[in-house]
Formats: sequence, structure tokens, C-alpha cells
Amino acid sequence: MHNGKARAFTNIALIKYWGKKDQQLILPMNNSLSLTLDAFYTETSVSFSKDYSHDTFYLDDQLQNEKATQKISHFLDLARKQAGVFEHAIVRSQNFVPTAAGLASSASGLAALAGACNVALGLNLTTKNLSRLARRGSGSACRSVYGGFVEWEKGNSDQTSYASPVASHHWEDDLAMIFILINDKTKDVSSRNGMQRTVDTSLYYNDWLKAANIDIEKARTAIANQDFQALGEVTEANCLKMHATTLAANPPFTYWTPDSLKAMNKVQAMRQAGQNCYFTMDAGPNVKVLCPKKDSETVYRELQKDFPSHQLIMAHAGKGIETLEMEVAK
Ligand code: 2P0
Repeated sequence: MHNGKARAFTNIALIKYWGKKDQQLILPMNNSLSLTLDAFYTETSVSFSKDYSHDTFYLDDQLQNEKATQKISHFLDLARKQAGVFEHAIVRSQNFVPTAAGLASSASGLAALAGACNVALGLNLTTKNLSRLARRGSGSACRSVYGGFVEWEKGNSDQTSYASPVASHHWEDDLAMIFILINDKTKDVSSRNGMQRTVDTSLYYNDWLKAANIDIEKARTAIANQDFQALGEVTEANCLKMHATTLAANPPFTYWTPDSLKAMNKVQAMRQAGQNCYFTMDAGPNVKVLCPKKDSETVYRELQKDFPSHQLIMAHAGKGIETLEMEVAK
């Protein structure tokens, strides 16, 4: 029996990963830059044993179906191959999210699984190689290996595509991100399918790539200068450009709902009224508001005027991946 357990926090991209040039290796078309957060995380344990005849996956204590288990098995195969261990496994994942609001994250989930496999299989990976392994599970997971600001260098091969921390002199500790949870009644386009459809069909995709390269440079400079306004402006603009590509895809789609727009308008109105805050959105309807930590209570109270408290979650900068002690089941 080989056991391992790890905890990984989710991350939100300020400059988005949107499109792959290699779907099998999960090599992205552009560099992305994220902030790891403290509010949502996943703890995953894995036990490999020659006594198991197949892989089993429990998420939040629920046995998962074949499709969900296959994605995990595919990842386990990569880890098993690296280790030269060919035993099946039981994977138990627990998502820690304040409410059941569709915030379960593949970033924290696959990063935690990579961390657990690293321990269980004795891979002894450097953080760079752990980031490469996590990337194979889900692109954004490679950024959750680190805390604070993180940049995923797109690279051009399995060896050269991985995340690293962005030097910030702990500036991330002065920031906050408030999640506005928006109910999603629309039909889901997964991020994986959405980004691929956009790469394949969106009229705006090439312009997105040009813009993302410029935006990431601006974000790096803003972090180096600890310039909140510059970071907020490029974060919001980059998100809007990413979402614009989906409208020009075939068939077209959007992750926005009426309440997403209400939230975006609210943030812009707050800014016009002198508040320091900017939004970003990912492959779903939730809106995330970036603001300085010292202003976060004021921003939160202002958002409470339009959104009930149970739809608002305050987050701050989070840590990188952690190894945990595992209680071995009898
Ligand atoms: C990001 N997203 O940079 C972007 C912005 C969504 C919008 O990374 O196919 O779950 O597993 O590599 O990482 C979500 O995509 O996709 C994502 P796969 P992933 O955070």
C-alpha cells in the first residue's frame, strides 16, 4: 500500500488561460497569471494497492460515476508511469467551499491529486515538476502549486510548460477578492469545451492572443510596482477580451447571465463613485471583485446592498500546495 495526501488552494486568473495548442499535453496558447486564494481548497488522499482491481474515486464522500473516475484514472496513469508503479488506487477528495455554488474547482482538485500522488508514489518531484504533472490533469492546476501571484509559462513542450511564483514582496497580502455567487440556470459549456470551440472557430481568437501577450506584461509591471489601479485595469480588461471571444465562436456562447451583468455594472458604478475595485469572470457566471484588503469591508458592505450575504464570499491570498498526514483506513 502506498498512501499520500495533499491540500491545494484554488487560484483565479487575472490574465486568463484560454485555449490549448496541445490538448493531450495541455500546453496553452498563452501565458496566464493568477492569484492563489485562501477561501476554497481541496484535500485529496490516494492509496495505491496491488489488492485493488480498479480505480475508485470519491468526491465529498460520494462514489463517482465512470466518466468522472476515468478523468482521475487518466491522471493516475501519468503518475503511475512516472513512478513505475502499476497498482490501482482509491482517491478521496474533499472540496472545501463555503456554499454549494458551483465553485468546485479543477485547479485545486487536480493540484491536490498531483500532490497526493507525489507523496504516495515517492516521486519526490521539485515544485516545477509537480506543476508540470498537475498541468496534465487540468491546465489551471499547475498554478495552484504555488501561493500568491503565479505565472504559467506556456512553453512549447511538456518539459517547458509550468508555473512559477511572481516576485511581489508579499504585495498579495494587501489584496482581497470578493466572490459574487450568481445562480446559473443556463446550459453549461465546460471550460474545456468552451476554450477549444473558441480556438477552433472564434473570429477574435488571434486578437485575443495578441492582447493577452500585452496584458501579461502590464500585469507583471503592475505587480512589480505594487500599482493596484494598473493591475485592476488590466485584470478587468483581459477578462472582457476573453469573454468577447466566446461571442464570436461558432456556435456562439456566453458565460454571462443577467445577474453577472448586474454585478459587473455594480463594480463599475462603485468605481465611478471612487471605490477601488475591479472584476473578473471565468468559465461561469460568478463575478470576482479584486480590491485592496484595506478597502475590502467597505466594498463588501456596498455589494451587500445589491446581493444577499450568502452570495458573497471574502477571500485573500492563499498558500501553495501542502502535504498532509494521512489517517490510514483500517
Ligand atoms: C483560467 N480558466 O486561466 C481560465 C480562465 C477558465 C477561464 O483555466 O481543460 O479547468 O482542464 O486545462 O484549467 C479553466 O480551465 O481547463 C480555466 P483544462 P481548466 O483560470
